[in-house]
Amino acid sequence: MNRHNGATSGRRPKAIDVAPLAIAILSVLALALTVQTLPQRPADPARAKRLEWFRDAKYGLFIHWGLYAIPAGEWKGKRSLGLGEWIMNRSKIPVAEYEPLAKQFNPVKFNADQWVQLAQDAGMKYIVITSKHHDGFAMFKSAVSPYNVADATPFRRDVLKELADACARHGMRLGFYYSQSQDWHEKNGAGNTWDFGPDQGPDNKELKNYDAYLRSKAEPQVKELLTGYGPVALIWFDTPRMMTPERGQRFADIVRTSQPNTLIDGRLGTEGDYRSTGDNVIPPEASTEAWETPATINDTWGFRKDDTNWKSPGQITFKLVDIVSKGGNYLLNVGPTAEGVIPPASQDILRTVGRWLKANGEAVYGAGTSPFGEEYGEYTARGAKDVRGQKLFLPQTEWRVTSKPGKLYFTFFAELRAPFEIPAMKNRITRAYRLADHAPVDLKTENGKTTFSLERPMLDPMATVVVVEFEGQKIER
Ligand code: JFZ
Repeated sequence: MNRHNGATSGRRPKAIDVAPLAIAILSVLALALTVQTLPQRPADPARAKRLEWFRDAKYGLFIHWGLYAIPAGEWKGKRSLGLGEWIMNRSKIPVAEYEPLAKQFNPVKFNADQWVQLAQDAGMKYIVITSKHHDGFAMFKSAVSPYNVADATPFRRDVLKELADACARHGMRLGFYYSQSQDWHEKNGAGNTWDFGPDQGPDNKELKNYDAYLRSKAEPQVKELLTGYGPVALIWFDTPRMMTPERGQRFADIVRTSQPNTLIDGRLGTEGDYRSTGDNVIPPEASTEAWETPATINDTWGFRKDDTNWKSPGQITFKLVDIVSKGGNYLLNVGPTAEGVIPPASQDILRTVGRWLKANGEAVYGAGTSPFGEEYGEYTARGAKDVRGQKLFLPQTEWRVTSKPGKLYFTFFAELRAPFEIPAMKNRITRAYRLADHAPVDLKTENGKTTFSLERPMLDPMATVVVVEFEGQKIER
């Protein structure tokens, strides 16, 4: 098993969360396939313009922070399985017992500039923070609902205001995650079945006044976010339950009329500006559509004190280059503690990848997809099926390639066992060199095949990039 793509060390088994997991797996498949197979969208010049920074940025910081950081995966001394931010749902905590957490929320160590500086040190080009997650608590001063960080906590500070100001100081793009559909604090919101009963009957008839919740809380709060916090890079909607196209369009209209350049992700419930894959899902092949993989460094989005199943910097670097080679963006998450501290393990991993990007960022930022594809792996010849009856895909993870006009960036994640053969192309190859130190790499051409070798040990054992320059702008195969 390649040390970069998966096997976790034998830490204590993580608390598998079945429900969201089941949702996840089902929708992951759907989404993974969507990115692949859905027809090309009609060209939309305005959207293409909006997406320019996004397609160049490639790598962003996701932040899941809220009241759920206080219980941190445990309720009344009992471990609550699953995602930390789902504890109110998983432990069926009544609003009457969950709401008082606000009285304990006082993250005195919160420092917006430090968070933005971490994102910059990590080589990340945008930040997306949870403005309101499924529990209904707003991390900003909202005139629409007193259940917010400035009015309901001893902290009394507008977290999003401070982060927006810090991002402006650092020239960092900022976006807001907003749970438009699920709101477990509201009787007419979706998802709180333990206080307010099911959302829909067996005939899918809606049993709650869902539009009353949307019109009285969700829509006006999205308006607040787009009119009180400066330029908003994107709105990251999520889990679009009961989100009909009409309801989705109402949110899209609020965004388009408030800030026309603000991007909308793929989980609104009506067409957004780009596709959102399932959580931690990386499609097996490239796509020309703009898409984004939201991902965790461990196995939770919101802070859990018992989840230390951290991916290694090498695994994160592989996933980043893999995603960029397939035309996507990587939105990687941290879950700060109730004190406002980003877990040190997360910081170390992000800074290590940031140092690699300092030397090799040219292969990532603004880079195009692989002109080849065989490097991703193949479906098993014998047509073996995986657990879902889908053709089994055997991923190959030794190398990935990204592209720019006249240049190919081959990133190696393992020592070459033999001279590397550059895939066939009609373009004449002119030279090759290591990206990090520009050391020339000798090319050998025999019987129309061009190869090169890499000194051992590789310049950077985590990942070493070789740039191959060729005549012409694009690869002709
Ligand atoms: C959702 C949230 O429920 C979760 O708490 C977190 O915020 C995550 C980023 O998004 O979880 C999902 C939503 C959709 C899928 C998987 C998990 N999906 O479509 O596969």
